[in-house]
Amino acid sequence: MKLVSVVLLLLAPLLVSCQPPVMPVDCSDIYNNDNSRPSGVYTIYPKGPPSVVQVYCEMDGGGGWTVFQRRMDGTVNFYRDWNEYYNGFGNPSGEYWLGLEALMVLTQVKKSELLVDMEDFEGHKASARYSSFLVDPAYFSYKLHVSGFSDGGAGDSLSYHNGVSFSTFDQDLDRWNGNCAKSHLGGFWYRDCHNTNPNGVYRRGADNTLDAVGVEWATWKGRNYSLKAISMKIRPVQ
Ligand SMILES: [Ca+2]
Repeated sequence: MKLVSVVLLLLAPLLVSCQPPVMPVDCSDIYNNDNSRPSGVYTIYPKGPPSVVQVYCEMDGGGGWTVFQRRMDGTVNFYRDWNEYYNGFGNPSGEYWLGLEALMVLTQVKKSELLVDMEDFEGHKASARYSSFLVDPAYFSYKLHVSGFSDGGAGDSLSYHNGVSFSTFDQDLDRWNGNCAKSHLGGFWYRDCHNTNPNGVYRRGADNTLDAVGVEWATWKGRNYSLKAISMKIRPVQ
């Protein structure tokens, strides 16, 4: 009897590890359960059963990245109001925004790092990484806390946005007396106003007919170069 108990006890972790996670909180749960899974759209549950949401999981480059923002072809309009940035919009297999509430929960539940991958229209790629990424609850207007930059060739355009609330054209919480979201045609953690505008208008490369309204990362391609692709993704810090 005692021996049987010991054997069962020893086998238990093996039995558990063979099961897929019933309700993964994020992409790292899926990856840690089976690191041979390909990148693609998966279902996660940031807040448990009622919060089912579809996301794109990046399983390359170390794997387990939960993508919360992605631009790649200009098929989705990102000039949207507060309610849409709160709930999320777009298509997880293409361009989308996960939603502020789900993003906030993910960063609150697990201490997270951030990776921003980008590509220009000439085929060059670059990235920026931040060892700490946290979004405050709605009560604090989803204020951004980002730090610990390390360069993957793109430079640091995001630290400037540390400590500010999220803004949309109908909810101006930026640090400018004008309305950054209206002036730069996106929704973001605008300050006065931005060094990066990942949710701006999808244009094709260099274009300054309107100032800094494109999908920009200033420290890499300047304020008037709209990127071909950009994606923002988080992963729990080990
Ligand atoms: Ca303002």
